[in-house]
Amino acid sequence: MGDMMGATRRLRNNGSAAGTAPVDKAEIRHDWTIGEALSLFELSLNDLLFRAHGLYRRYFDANEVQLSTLLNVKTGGCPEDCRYCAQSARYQTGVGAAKIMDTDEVVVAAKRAKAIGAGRFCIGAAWRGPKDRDLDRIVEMIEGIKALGLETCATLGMLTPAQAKRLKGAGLDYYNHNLDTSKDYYANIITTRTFEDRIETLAIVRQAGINVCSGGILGMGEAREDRAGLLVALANLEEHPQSVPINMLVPIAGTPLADAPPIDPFEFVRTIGAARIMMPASVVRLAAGRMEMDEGIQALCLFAGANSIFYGDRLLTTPNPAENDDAKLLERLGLRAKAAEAGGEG
Ligand code: SAM
Ligand code: DTB
Ligand code: SF4
Repeated sequence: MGDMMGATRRLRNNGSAAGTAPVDKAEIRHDWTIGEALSLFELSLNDLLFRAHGLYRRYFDANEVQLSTLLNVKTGGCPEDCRYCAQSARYQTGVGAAKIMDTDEVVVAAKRAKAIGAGRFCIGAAWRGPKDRDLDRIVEMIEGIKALGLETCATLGMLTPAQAKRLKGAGLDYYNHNLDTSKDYYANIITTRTFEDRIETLAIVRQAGINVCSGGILGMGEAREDRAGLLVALANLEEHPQSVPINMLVPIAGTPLADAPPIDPFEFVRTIGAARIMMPASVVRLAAGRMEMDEGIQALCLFAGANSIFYGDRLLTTPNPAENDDAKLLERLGLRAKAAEAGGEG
């Protein structure tokens, strides 16, 4: 039901959307099997793209891309052991532990993001979860960003229901918490918290009335079954996440995944297409990894149904394409940036 309402709202809000057809309940499914997901991956790329793009147009304006800018407000020193991460204190990655940023600095960065055309500003912190005293600062940051008329997003680790409620009260629009990979592969990547812990945090976020942003990372040595398993786990949640970031691993020297074999770019495109088919009303983000992806592959992802990117020359600790280059790419493709939907007075 929640999905239905979300999708209807999206179609309604989206005046220029090609699809004004009513949301087809049969397309919003929560009973995907691994076999069905795998059969999407097994289609020829043309068949998969045709199907994914057709569905994309039923739910969205296919010429509009949502732009989110990231800022790491608390870098490094994280106690968790995520094997991909530059910020885990367990690995020698050259990323040191810093203190949480001042709110003023964060608001300056958000103003800049708005000036370059971002619609959403996402703050990240290298925590297992926030301490209650950390949240005072985070609440200030969210209020400051929201007042600029930007949508707000945060990724701070695991949350308690009381913390989620506070974030909602501050005006938080989205909370990012990725499942990262399939349930089966998960223990190869993280041992300090479980897959179920992540599902639990997503339920807490959803119950607080915050939009859920949840996806994963490809290229961590997982099998196609795991990529299918990740999408099945996301699609079979009580509601589809409103936003689904699909990251390509950014290999970080010093982490156990530094030398993971890179994923075939067409397999990445296939995963985007399968995500679009399985969660047709969700915004799918072509997330980390674009520095290593040529523009043709990015264009294919945007055709397959990706309709969001990280915008601005940094992700959390690693580079992202310069905004000018992205603005030029969107222009060359004839695509335009989507305006913020849930901003403040700004
Ligand atoms: N510490 C919080 C947490 O993990 O929940 C929030 C920040 S964490 C860095 C956010 C997400 O970024 C991770 O869940 C992971 O999916 C993604 N990420 C981190 N490092 C990455 C890398 N090297 N390549 C691709 N994605 C990465
Ligand atoms: C997400 O799915 N990807 C972003 C965001 N959510 C927080 C993070 C990407 C991090 C890439 C590696 C880095 O910059 O450290
Ligand atoms: Fe910590 Fe998040 Fe990095 Fe895991 S992904 S080590 S929780 S900052």
